[in-house]
Amino acid sequence: MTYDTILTDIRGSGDIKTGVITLHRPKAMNALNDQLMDELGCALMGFDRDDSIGCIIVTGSEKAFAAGADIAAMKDYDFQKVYGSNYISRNWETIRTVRKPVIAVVQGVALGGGCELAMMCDMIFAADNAKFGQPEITIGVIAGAGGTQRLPRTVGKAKAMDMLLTNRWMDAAEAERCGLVSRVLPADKVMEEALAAAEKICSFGRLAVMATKEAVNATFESSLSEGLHVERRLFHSMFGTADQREGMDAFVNKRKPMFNK
Ligand code: DAK
Repeated sequence: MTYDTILTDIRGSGDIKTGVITLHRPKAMNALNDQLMDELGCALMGFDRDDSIGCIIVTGSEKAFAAGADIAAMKDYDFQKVYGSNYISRNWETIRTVRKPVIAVVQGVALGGGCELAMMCDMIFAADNAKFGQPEITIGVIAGAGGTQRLPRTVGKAKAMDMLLTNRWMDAAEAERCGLVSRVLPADKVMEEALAAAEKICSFGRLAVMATKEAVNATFESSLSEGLHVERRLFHSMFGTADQREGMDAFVNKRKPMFNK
């Protein structure tokens, strides 16, 4: 499969590897247009189906993860076009259906739809030059790809309101302090660290990895008691897997486990 707006690569030293997707519209700071979102969705689904891939990384350039939805493309859209074509929902949410973990590696700006795309990933590793913002208000719209929902759940209402209403940007250090990103690293180290984390994920049992992601995500979609119920059922189901027997036997017998990948 060849793409025009993304690059794909497979990295890692073990049997199970990491699929890396790099957003690549350098002249437009990786602004997210329909073609890019279609290609991203296609690459994500390809890696998700591929049994030799255990984890996926989505990244951009040193200057921009993504500067948001493509404003030049959107400027002439009207209600009929966006509602009729199911704009955003049609191809931006493919990432939500991916069952393997997805790590966003953010260098430079993650603005508007770029910040929203990063938040759709399972965790964000940020370079120390990363900046997060939701500037949609400055162009007469609102965040439309989950920003008004995921940002307050992640950073709290006060900071989310501040970012969404005043176009205040957050730097990497603040983003880490308030839980938007999981790790901050020097720009020249962030991809290395993400690949090492991905390799660690690839070394664990595939079913336990996918069930962990499903259980954590359940908390965003439900009440606490519903989330706990999902977690408990998934935990119970682990006792039907060979990896549970292998993992616990290996621990008791002080040997390295051999998981199904
Ligand atoms: N779209 C299109 N082109 C963009 C772009 C964008 N979002 N961001 C940057 N570019 C282009 C610039 O136009 C410029 O192109 P040329 O003039 O060279 O042809 C090139 O990238 C380099 O940008 P700058 O010259 O501006 O570079 P600087 O370093 O000076 O500034 C910047 C970088 C990222 C601070 C600046 O470019 C900027 O402010 N960009 C816009 C950021 C922004 O406002 N992002 C939010 C986009 S709105 C919806 C759902 C979702 C959304 C909307 C509706 N519905 C359900 C209806 C989401 C909306 C958004 O994400």
